[in-house]
Amino acid sequence: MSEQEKNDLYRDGHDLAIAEARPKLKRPSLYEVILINDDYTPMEFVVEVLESIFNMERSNATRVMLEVHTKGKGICGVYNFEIAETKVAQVMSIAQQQQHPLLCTMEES
Ligand code: TYC
Repeated sequence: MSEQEKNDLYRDGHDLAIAEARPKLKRPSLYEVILINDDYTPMEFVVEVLESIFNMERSNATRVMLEVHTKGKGICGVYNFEIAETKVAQVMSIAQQQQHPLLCTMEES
């Protein structure tokens, strides 16, 4: 056994050498929150959603909205699972309240 391996052990007082736990740590996955284009949701409403839920400035919100409008979908932000889930639920809730067919989903990034 190397000196390093010996240093990684401690004696429990009963002559048993116990290796220290070396838990495998994994960084939490990140999720892209994605807005989907449709033909009916007003552009102004989408911009307001991006400002209010994704904390974007109007200029950036307008750019993202137009990207979704022209390309079919676009990323609003990248978050851990719980935050992403909450943002999706908030978008779907406000869209439903105002009777717009806006869709929002999340994908592991
Ligand atoms: N395509 C919509 C329109 O022309 C605007 C729009 C943009 C809708 C982005 C949804 O996620 C969306 N009124």
